[in-house]
Amino acid sequence: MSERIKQLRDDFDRELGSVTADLEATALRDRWIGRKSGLLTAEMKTLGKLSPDERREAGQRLNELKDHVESEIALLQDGFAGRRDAEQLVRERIDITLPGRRIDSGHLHPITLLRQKIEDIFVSMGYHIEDGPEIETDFYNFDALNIPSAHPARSPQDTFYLGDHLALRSQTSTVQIHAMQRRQPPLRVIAPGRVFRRDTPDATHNPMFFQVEGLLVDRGITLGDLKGTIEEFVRRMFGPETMIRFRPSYFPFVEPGAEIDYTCFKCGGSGCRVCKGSGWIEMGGSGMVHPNVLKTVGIDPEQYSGFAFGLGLDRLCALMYGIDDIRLLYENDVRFLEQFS
Ligand code: FA5
Repeated sequence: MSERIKQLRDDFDRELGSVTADLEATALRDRWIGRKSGLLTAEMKTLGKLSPDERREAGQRLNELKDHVESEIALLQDGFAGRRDAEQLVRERIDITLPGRRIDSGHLHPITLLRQKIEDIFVSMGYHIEDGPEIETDFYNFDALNIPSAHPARSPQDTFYLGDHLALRSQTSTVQIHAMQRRQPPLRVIAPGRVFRRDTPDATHNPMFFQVEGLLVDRGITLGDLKGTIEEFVRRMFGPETMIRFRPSYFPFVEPGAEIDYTCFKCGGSGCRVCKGSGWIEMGGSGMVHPNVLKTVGIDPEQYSGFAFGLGLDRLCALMYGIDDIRLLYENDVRFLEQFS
């Protein structure tokens, strides 16, 4: 019997040597000490046929072999588990020195960025930010702004009417009237907002665009105050070398009226692609508030005077950011919008 047990042990050790995976180790255990059909289990069952002395001897040997099988297989399986853990560690290793993934964040619209910059400058000069409705009556859109009844701006070809006497405002100058009705002079307001005109869309025209209106009313205000204010604004906006010029122009709600140009922020006035070689960029309209406008809101033009100006944001935004078509500002293409911050 002891010869046979020795043979069994050799067989087991040989089979053990060829095991390469955890599943094979489990199968080896079943083959040798499985409860139903294990080789050693079957061997144990034959002990009953031996004499008591032989049985004790063989039983002890078989138990030693069983311990040997169990401990060798457990050792092997520990080894496999350790290798698995090590492989998993390598596979799942995290390189904590890698930079984190960037989380996409929203962007402010370029018009908003520009509007905020303009607001900051005027607020620091003591101006209030004023708001007004986008839908206006004839009174605010035209009458109070001294726009004659036959003026072409009143025609349905120019203005979006929503009824007989209601229209989408065509300029932020309407907020001048609201502001003067709400506050007593002295007053300084700027009013950024959307305006609407029946203009055919092209690279420099949109039927909806943004303006910023400015209004200052006080005693003794002159054209010099308007000029000084605009000069201060353009220098803070575009740099200390920036100059302005006024070109006489007509707007019914100011007298005198002027278009304002400033020296090109790109070339400084020598002429480039941005200013189309002229050295100047058009900023918007301006002038001294017409006495009729002051009278309409109950301000005595003998005691008070004021200036107003209105800037278009879209074209300025396009020039500043190198956008060659203002319609891009409203197409909401994220690839376009995320370039600005
Ligand atoms: C006005 O709207 C006057 N309210 C400005 C003003 C205010 C004058 C206060 C005097 C006193 P104008 O129509 O020129 O002016 O428009 C001002 C600016 O709006 C233009 O310089 C231009 O930059 C912009 N603009 C006009 N039409 C369009 C359009 N269709 N698309 C984009 N921008 C436009």
